Amino acid sequence: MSKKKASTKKAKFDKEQYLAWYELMLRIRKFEERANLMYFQKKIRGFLHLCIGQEAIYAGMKSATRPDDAWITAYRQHGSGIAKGISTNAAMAELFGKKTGNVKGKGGSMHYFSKEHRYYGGHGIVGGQIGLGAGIAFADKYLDKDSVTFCLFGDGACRQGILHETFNMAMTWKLPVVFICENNFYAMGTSVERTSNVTDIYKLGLGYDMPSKQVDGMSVETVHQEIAEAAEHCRAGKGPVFLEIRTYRYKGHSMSDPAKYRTKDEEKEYKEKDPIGMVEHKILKDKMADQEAIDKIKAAVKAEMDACVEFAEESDFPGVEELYTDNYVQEDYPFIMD
Ligand SMILES: Cc1ncc(C[n+]2csc(CCOP(=O)(O)OP(=O)(O)O)c2C)c(N)n1
Ligand SMILES: [Mg+2]
Repeated sequence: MSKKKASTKKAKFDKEQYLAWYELMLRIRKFEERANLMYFQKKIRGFLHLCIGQEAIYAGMKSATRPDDAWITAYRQHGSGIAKGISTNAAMAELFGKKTGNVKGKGGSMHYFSKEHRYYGGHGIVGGQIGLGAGIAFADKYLDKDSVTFCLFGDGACRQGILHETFNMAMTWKLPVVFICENNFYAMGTSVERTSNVTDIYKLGLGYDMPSKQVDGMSVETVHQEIAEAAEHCRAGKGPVFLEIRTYRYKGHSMSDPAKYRTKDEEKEYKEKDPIGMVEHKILKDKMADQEAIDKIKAAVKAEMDACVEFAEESDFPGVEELYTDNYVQEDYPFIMD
């Protein structure tokens, strides 16, 4: 991996911002730890991909974007869904396949979606959402809205041909879209080095003259700063931006992956830069809050997790009649971008 230093830009943020980041990142991590447990208890079936370690990306995006901005991502999506506004009740119920889930229990872990929050999924076809994200940005521009689309995808997805066609069109049409590669260094068990000789992924944007940068994804401050700048660029009508955000997933690709292809040293190196640990340390060191206040946030998040599991347990499965609903767009269904 290149030793080039990723952007570590840091502005000053206030106490409220640090506490909000801390709480959101903790909520995402504890949600996923609980989902992990529920999977082994067979309460959750099918696929489950955890984003533990990558939380700073979603917290930085949340604080630097507007509610009317659109987000779209792949299947490793509980963190971004919760950050965009899906409640932990609806998120856990969806994993349980219950009708109170954010897509009525019919999507599961890989297909979270919330039109209300402008959260457009949840896509299992690696790279598919790159073209869809540009399409959402095209629609917003066409409708004269000043919303920006944030399109997340992995380092593996970058090697799909669709990235190149989409980058070309997005630059030609100056679409308001921020492409974000969550470079966690592995696509299933395959490392970035084994996929391509171009391991500084941000360089893929340079062939299209797209403003492209590498960002430290373990620092929520840096992510916020870079996302805010990219959003401003898009809103000013200057076209797309590409951010390669370097991060790390602590767990395997999915529940069936013991992640034996990484060294203990590599895992340790990233865990020392844990985004939640770093923010907690900063809050305490700069006396933004004391240990008692931190413990209160931890207890509140734990109570929220107990509650969302109970909510999911007690909810009903969708009825058989639900097999035939929501499969196709109804003729009288309002245009999705309304
Ligand atoms: C078109 C396509 N090819 C292959 C797969 C199988 N597959 C699922 S996830 C994955 C790895 C993707 O890795 P990356 O883009 O780095 O995302 P990460 O899992 O690290 O978040 C692959 C190859 C798929 N779902 N779709
Ligand atoms: Mg990856």
